[in-house]
Amino acid sequence: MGSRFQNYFDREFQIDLFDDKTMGFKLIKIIFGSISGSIHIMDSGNWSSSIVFCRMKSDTISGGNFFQIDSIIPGNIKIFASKFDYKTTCIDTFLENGGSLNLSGIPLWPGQNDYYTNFESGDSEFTGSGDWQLAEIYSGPGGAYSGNLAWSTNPEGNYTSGLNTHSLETNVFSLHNMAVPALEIYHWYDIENGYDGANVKISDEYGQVWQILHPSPDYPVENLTDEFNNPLAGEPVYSGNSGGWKKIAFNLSGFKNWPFVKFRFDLGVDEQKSAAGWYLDDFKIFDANATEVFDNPYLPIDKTLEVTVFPNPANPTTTFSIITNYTTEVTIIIFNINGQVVKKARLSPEANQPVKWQWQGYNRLNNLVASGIYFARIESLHQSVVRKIILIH
Ligand SMILES: [Ca+2]
Ligand SMILES: [Ca+2]
Repeated sequence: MGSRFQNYFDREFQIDLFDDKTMGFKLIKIIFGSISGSIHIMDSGNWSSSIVFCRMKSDTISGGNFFQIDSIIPGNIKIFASKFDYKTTCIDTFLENGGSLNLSGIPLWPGQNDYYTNFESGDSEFTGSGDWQLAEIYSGPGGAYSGNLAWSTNPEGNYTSGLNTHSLETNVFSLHNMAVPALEIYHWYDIENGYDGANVKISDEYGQVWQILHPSPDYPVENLTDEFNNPLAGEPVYSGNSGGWKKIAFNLSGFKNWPFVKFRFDLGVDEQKSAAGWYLDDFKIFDANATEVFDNPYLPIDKTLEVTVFPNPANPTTTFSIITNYTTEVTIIIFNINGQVVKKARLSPEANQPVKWQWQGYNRLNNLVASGIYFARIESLHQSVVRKIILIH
């Protein structure tokens, strides 16, 4: 999309039709291009060990704040920048045939983009009360989901009865700046059907207010009975038998503005009868939005956020055209290559109705900004995209 893309095909089209002399030229060879640039870390300035990648190629920034990736097939291209503890940034751009792009100051915002543990190297700072233990698994499912180790409520046999809650609490995570934070875990359970139950809760970093997280699909039991005084009576729970190791996923979008969160896995037990218990392995927190471009099936997203910026280069005025298939507030943040915010705007598009916003090259103080490269981050409730803008005046 965009004029540069169209120009590219127009040029080919004319050669095909009209120019006999350039038959050789008709076979326009793909000439690999290159992309270089630098990273701007939005909070600390420490760009080392940032990784930039596109089309299966990558470069790691270590010695100086500079990357270069060569031998890239031209065309529409997505460039990803990532760093541990930072949210992956994706830049949509276009690489001319044989061209080279320079992207200085690709922004990286802090945020725990991804966290994954299979518990093979330890407890991952999870702490269990009651029967919870990290151990090699021989009973219950007969083995861990991955490797040898998993958390379970009594790896030796059935969980202990007696009006108690066995709680496993995680360490603290930041979901900040993830577009669609999600939690995923594998579990296996055999819990006294209809009388005992298990669920997942989230709280802020202090663990003072816990609220129940709903998986997708939801818990099989909506409302645990209070007949035998189960401490989780009235709560939605897993109960009965999982029928094998199963992956469960939770959309955490509602919590991404909390500075930090932690999770708790509660097994509520009434006064009699027990079963093999609850087993957990392969805990993962990730940005479902950032991973969807890798055809990741974890959380299918049917939300779209399409942004075109035209003209680009801007001289100095350019128009953002934004369309979503849902109703939400959309924020546009324009910043310079040093990561400083230049201009912000807030729009309220209706579903499937394009909304336009014009940037005339002025900053918040109404001063015309310098010619050069700018980035625009367009954020909706579900997604965010980054566009590069070249301003010329
Ligand atoms: Ca494991
Ligand atoms: Ca029981």
